[in-house]
Amino acid sequence: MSEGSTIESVLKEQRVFAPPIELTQSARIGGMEAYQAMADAARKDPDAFWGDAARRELDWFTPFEQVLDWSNPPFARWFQGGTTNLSHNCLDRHLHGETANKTALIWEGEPGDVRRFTYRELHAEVCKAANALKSMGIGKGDLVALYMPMIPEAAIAMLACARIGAPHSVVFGGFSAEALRDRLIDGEAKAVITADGGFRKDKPVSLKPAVDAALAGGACPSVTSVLVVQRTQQPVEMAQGRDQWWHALVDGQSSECPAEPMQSEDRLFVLYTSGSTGKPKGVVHTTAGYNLWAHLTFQWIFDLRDNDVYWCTADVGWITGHSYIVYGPLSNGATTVMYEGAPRPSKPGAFWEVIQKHGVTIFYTAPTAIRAFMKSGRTVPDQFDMSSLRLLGTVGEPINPEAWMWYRDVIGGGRCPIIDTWWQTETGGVMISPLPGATPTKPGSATLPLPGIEADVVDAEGNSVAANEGGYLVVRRPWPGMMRTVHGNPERFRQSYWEHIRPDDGSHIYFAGDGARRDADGYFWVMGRVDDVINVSGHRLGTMEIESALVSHPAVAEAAVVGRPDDLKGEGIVAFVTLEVEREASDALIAELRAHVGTEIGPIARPDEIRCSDALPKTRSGKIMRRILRALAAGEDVTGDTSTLEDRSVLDRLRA
Ligand code: 6R9
Repeated sequence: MSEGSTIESVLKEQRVFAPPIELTQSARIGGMEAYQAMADAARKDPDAFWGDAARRELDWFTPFEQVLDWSNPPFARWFQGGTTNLSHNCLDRHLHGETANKTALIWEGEPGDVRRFTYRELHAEVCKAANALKSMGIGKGDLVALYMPMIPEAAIAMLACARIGAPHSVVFGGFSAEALRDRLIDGEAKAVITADGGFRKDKPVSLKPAVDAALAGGACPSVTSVLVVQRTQQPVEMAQGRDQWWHALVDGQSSECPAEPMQSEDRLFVLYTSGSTGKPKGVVHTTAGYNLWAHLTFQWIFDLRDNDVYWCTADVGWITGHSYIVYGPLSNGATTVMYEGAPRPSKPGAFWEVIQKHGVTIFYTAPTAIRAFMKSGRTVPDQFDMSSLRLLGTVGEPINPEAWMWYRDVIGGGRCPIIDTWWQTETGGVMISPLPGATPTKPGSATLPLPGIEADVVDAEGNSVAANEGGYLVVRRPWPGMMRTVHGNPERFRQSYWEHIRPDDGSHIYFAGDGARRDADGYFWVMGRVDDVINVSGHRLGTMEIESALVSHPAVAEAAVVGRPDDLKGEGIVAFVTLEVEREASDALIAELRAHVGTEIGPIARPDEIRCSDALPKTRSGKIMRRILRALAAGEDVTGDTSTLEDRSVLDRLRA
C-alpha cells in the first residue's frame, strides 16, 4: 500500500454501512435525527449545551458560575467558579449504589497474571497511594512524573495524583533516559513514580535504571523522591533518601483520603507530544473541561451499557491511555481492561485470547495493529470465540478501507459497527467519530464531528473548501476538552495551533496539523499530517527531534528526516545525513546512528533507513527541500519545480 494507492482507494470508496436496527432502537443516541438534534442544540446555544452537560454528568463540590470565558482567545477558561475532582468523579461517586461492587479494572499481565479491582477496592488503593504521595511531601500543584509499565499501579498513581491535585506527567515507558530527563526538567517534576521493569515480548525490560540515568549528576534538581513499584523483581539500585519501594510506603497507608476540591481550571496533567519544530511540547489539560470531555465522548462513541467490558489496547503513556483506559471509562462507572502484553511470536493470538477470556464487548485499537493482523491472516483470530464483541474502535492514524473491512468482517464477525475516531493529544478526547446507533459508516472515514464540535476543512484564510477538495482540518469553536496551553510557553501554544490560519474576521480557529477533505455528505476523510510530524504506528514523532538526535552524534554534520509510506506502520522513517569530513559511511556507522537515536529518544524513533550523502538538496536561502527527499525516500520520481535548488547536481548524486 503506497500513500497514492490509499488515497485512491479512499477516493473511490462507495460502501456505506447503516447502524444495526436493534442498536438504533436501543442506543443512547439512536438515529441521525437524534444526533442532528444534539448538534443543532449545541450550535444554537453552546453555553446551555455544555453547561447542562457539565451539571448533569459531573459531581461538583461548588457549582460553576460561568460556562466559557473566551474573552482572551486562544486561552479558554471553562466552568469558572466551580470546584470538582477527577478522582472523585471516577471513584467516590460510584461508591453509593451497586457500582461500588462492580469491577472497575481488570488487569492482565504479560505472563498471564490477572488482578481485578471493584470500584470500592480501586478507591481504597488510590487513597493509599494519595496518602503515600502526601507523606513524600507532594501537594497541590506539584508535578509528578510517571514512567511506568502497563500495570494497575500506573492507573492508581494517575488517580492518586488527581486526587490530591498534583498534576501528572506520564512519560511513555519506551522513551529513553534522555527523553525522560528532558521532560522532568521542562516540567520541573518533584517526584517520579516508576517500576523495576515491565514485561515485553516474554522478557523483563528494566525501567528504573533509566530513571537513575535521567537523574544522574543532579541533572533534575527539582526531583526529590522516587517511588518504585516491584513488578519484575529485577535487581535495582535504591538511592538512600531519594528512592522508596511502593509496597513499603503505600501498603500501610490509610484507605481514606478526601479528594481535594480543585478549581475547574487547575492543571490536571501535562503530556508531551511532538510538534513540527524543536523539542516536544508539554500539552496542558485542566480539571473540569477535560473530565467532562473524556466522560461524554466515552459515553457517546461507545454507547455505553452497564454490563459492557471495555478494552483499549493503548499504553497509558499516550493520550489514548489517559482518556480511554483510565478517565473516560472510570468516570462513567464502566469496567475497563488493561493489558500489559502485546501479540508476540509465542502468542500471536494474545489480543483475541484476552477478548475471549474476559468477555470483552467493546474493543479499541490502532490501524497499525489491524494491518499487522491482516497480514498474518484470519487463521489465528478464527481460533477464538469473540462473540461477546459488539463495537470496534480505531484510533491513531488514518485507516485504509481494506483494513477497515477486515476488522469488521474477521474480528467483528460482520455485526459490529466500526468506530473510527479522529482526535489528538491536544483535543483531550475524540472529536470526529461515528455514533454507533446513529451514524452510517463508510470504510476509511471518521464520519462526522461529535455534537458541539464545529470541525471544518478550510484553505489558508479559513474559508471552507468545496466538497471533496483537500484542505486543513480545523475546529472553529472552543470545546471543553481542548488543551489550555503549552507548559511554560503560552506563546508557543498560540503560534503552534492558532496562527497558521488567519480568517479576515479575526476569529480564532484551531488548526490541528492534519489535512482532510469532506465528501458531499459532509463526512470527513482525514489524510494525515501536513506538517513535519511523522506518524509511525500511531506514534507522533517530529522530524526535527530525530534530526537533532542525529546531529548530536559526532560523525553527523547535517541530517534531514522524512516519512515514507509503510505497509504496516503507516509511515516509516528515512534519514538523509551528511557526515563530518574524514568520516566514511559504513554499515557499522549506520547501525551506530540508529542505536544513537534509540538512546536519545527511544526505539520507536530509530530510522528504518539512513542514507549518507555529501550534501542535502537546499534552496538558495538554505532551506532543505523535504518534498524532494520525501519523493526519493518513497522511490518516486522527483516531480514539480526544482528550479529553486541551489545545486542541481546534488539531486543527481542522491538519485545515484
Ligand atoms: C489520539 C491520538 C494525533 C494525530 C492526528 C492525526 C492522527 C489520530 C486518527 C488520525 C486519521 C484517525 N490520527 N486518529 N488520523 N484518522 N482516526 O492519536 O493522538 O498521538 O496526539 O496523534 O494522529 O494525524 O493529528 P496523538
